[in-house]
Amino acid sequence: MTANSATFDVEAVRRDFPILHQRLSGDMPLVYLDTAATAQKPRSVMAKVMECYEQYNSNVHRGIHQLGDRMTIELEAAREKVQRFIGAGELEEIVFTSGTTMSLNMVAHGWGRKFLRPGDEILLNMMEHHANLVPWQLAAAATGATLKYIPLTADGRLDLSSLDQLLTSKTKLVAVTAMSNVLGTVNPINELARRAHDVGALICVDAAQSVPHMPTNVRSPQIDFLAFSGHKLYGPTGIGVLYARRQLLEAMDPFLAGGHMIREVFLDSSTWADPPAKFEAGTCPFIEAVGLGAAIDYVNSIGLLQIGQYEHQLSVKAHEKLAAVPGVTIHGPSVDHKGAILSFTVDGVHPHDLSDVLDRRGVAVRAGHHCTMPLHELLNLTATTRASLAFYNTLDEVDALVDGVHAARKVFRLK
Ligand code: 7TS
Repeated sequence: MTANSATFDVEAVRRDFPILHQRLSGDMPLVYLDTAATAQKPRSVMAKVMECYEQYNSNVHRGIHQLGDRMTIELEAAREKVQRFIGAGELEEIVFTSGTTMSLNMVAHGWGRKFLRPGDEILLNMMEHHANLVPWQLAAAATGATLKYIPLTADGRLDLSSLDQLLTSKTKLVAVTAMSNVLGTVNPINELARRAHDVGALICVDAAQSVPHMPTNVRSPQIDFLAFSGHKLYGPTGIGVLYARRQLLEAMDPFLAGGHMIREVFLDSSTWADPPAKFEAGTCPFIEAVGLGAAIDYVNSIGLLQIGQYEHQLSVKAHEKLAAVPGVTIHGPSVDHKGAILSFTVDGVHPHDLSDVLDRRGVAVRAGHHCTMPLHELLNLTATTRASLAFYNTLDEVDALVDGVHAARKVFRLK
């Protein structure tokens, strides 16, 4: 399948997603444009999860009976799929977590609190999701480290012109999103990794939005920490991944303690198991992890390059048509510097009212600050309306979005 809209068989893809084929109240067909919040799941993922529950559900890593052995094999096969999907060198570098938020907290607490010192600097930027901001605030408060921010250009990209001043031998870590969940901006991770490493700093990449839409390789450039969520990658909720270089996993502290993560427990102290077990305390969401493996198989069967190209076509059309609506401002860079996310405002219509009108037409978008309050402050806005596209969306659905925005302007009697 190629990504040419004539040959990318979006109708075939859509048949894999049962939820998309429904009419909502008012008999409007669902137009799901909220994939950045959570992606819909293909049948193969749901079937795999059902297979686990129906055939071999049993706790993993206990080596006690046949069901447990089968479940453990499935879980570790899913870990291998993740490893290949992000190009990690070693299986032990893949830690299953509950999601991006947990993964980033593990780094901020397990690495940050242990290794940051007063005077050290963490380099953030103004477009980060709260999940890659607030944990660093806590780590800084606990250690005396300082937070610095890369400014943004007027069109919502990282302004790297000040990087020489911001990135110094004091910088211990650069924490950056690979793709903004609001502006859609795709950040120059290669360059940031290189520049961070040049001053001896590490790079922590929030890949929650990028992993479902573009290929990821943690060894080219070398990434130190990378976090993402299964539910945004067409997989189940409650599962996510922390990738970290083995050396870092060995050095950092565990964040959660309990069963499975220990080597030996004494009355007054304990020693830790090797990674990844060291970071997987308690019963890990093993069936969700297997579901994530199935989601990766599904994405691979279509191909991330094809997915990216098709989504770009959708995005180009959405940008062109939406920008032509009177009073519409699309926030963020031009379509070539971003993923298929459009956060926009319409003069005279509150984002929540707009999403309400769209919802009544079956078009599901999101309104609010999207967990990026500092970014919205910078934009001088309290909220935006966000449409986020995926490869199961169609060019007709882009028309439905734009028609809905026109309709909202009519409701509010705008000329
Ligand atoms: N980082 C980014 C860039 C995100 O977009 C999100 C979730 C997270 C981290 C946190 O992921 P979680 O799976 O741990 O919750 N973003 C959104 C969103 O944009 N709307 O709802 C959730």
